[in-house]
Amino acid sequence: MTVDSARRHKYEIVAAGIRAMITDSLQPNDALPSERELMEIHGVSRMTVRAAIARLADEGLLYNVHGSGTYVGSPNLFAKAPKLTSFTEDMVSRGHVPSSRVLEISRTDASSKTASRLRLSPGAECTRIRRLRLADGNPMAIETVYLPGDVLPIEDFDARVSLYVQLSERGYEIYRAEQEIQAAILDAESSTLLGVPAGSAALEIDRIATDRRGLPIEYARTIYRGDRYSFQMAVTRES
Ligand code: 16G
Repeated sequence: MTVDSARRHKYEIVAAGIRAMITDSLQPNDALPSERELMEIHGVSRMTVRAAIARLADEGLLYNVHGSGTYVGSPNLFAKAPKLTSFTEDMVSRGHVPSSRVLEISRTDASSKTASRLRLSPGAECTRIRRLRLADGNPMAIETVYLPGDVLPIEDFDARVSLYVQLSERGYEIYRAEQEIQAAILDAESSTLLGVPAGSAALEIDRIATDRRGLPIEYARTIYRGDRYSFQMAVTRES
């Protein structure tokens, strides 16, 4: 599984150009130049222009009106765009200093559940990383991540560096995730690790993260201390 880094680079440059154009000369709800004009301005293909627009639309900076075109979003729409973050980014944005303790790192055969989430054949090899995640030195979550094939061989994993940074350095850029959030009760081992009484409430978030082409890169289960973590999101009635 590889990503086309040359193309990724190009659309990011185009996205940066469009971002600058919005800041310098466009107002909310102004129309963006047409795809053809953007192709000419940047000397790139239609596909690259579309990838750049999709990226900015995901950030809430642009919105599409079917059959009409692409327009500049309003600032409060930007703020509402939910952002896919790593634990490191999430904690930094909440004003905490993140760290980790590796509990386990191994090669394992995917269970049928893991295989179906990563779209692998049951029994296919993957890397499993289990970490205790801390905020300001206090246990916050237990995270179990499965990465398919040789996305990140265990000998290459650096426990001091954000997993998402390591993945992106290897060309696996996480772009989108499907998440399921549910209540959980901590078992004896998890509660000891998190420093709370057994049977305490927790919040479990399962994430299947994919790259821009929709290829699964990780399946992760993160169990947060119920008394320390809340999941925040903005919702809107606009379609
Ligand atoms: C978060 C993600 C997890 C990811 C990890 C990477 C959720 C629910 N889960 O815990 O899927 O593997 O961050 O963190 O947000 P890192 O880049 O800081 O190592």
